[in-house]
Amino acid sequence: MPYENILVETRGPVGLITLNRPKALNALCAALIRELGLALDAFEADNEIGAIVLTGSEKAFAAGADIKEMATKSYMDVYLADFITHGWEQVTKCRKPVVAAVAGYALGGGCEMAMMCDFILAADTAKFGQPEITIGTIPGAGGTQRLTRAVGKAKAMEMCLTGRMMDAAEAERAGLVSRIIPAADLVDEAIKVAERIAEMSRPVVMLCKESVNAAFETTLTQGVKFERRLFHSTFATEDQKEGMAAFAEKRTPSFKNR
Ligand code: CO8
Repeated sequence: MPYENILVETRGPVGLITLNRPKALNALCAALIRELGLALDAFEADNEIGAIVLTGSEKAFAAGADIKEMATKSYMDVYLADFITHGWEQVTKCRKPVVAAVAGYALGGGCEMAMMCDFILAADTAKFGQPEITIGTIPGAGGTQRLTRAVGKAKAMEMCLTGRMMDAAEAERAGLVSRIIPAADLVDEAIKVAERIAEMSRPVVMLCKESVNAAFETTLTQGVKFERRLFHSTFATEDQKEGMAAFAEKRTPSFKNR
């Protein structure tokens, strides 16, 4: 289907979504969010796709929610429309892994969008920040919560209260991103990582993602118990039999469900 604010393509078993509003540094307007939700739903339903990469441009992953679109909204407008939750949740609800490939600015809603993905690969040019305070508001798509869980209270509080940006090196040290990649190689490397994930057993990938995510929602005792139940359930799959047999036979596994 034709999109106006994103580019959508497939690279083998990987769905690639590129945010594409270059004149507005990929500011996340309502139309873009709607299109992103549709593209994610389509990849989620596509059996050929095992993982998704979400990226932006060299200059900006996304410089935030669209300030010009938000500027004149009233309290009633945003409250009644439940502004922000609507449409954005597809990223967090997606059961297939979503890798954020971030170059340039990831600010405000852009940083929040990257943090909704399963992990972030950062170009050496990446800059992360929650500058909402500088325009008289606060993060509204999970920034105060996900950034705090990712980098701890001290850095999150400083960034949210001052709008200070974090460069890629600091983001890696703080645990916000899994690793840094030279900007020119970012998308290719993200696709390689997503292809690697797509080679695994799809149901086992989904169980694994669900288990890691449970760590953010539960106590250690409950989380470990949940993990063990999911671990047990992998023994009901053909792919666990195939994976372990292939190891013993010194060959590459051929997973059925992917
Ligand atoms: N919204 C709308 N337009 C934007 C945005 C944005 N967030 N960011 C940049 N643009 C536009 C600029 O207005 C400009 O357009 P024009 O050429 O028509 O004037 C164009 O993009 C290029 O931007 P700049 O000329 O400013 O480029 P610079 O390289 O000089 O600066 C910056 C780059 C530093 C990234 C700068 O553009 C900037 O500070 N942008 C705003 C960053 C920001 O405050 N982000 C937070 C927004 S609030 C938010 O995200 C709240 C999330 C809560 C959820 C809401 C869900 C809907």
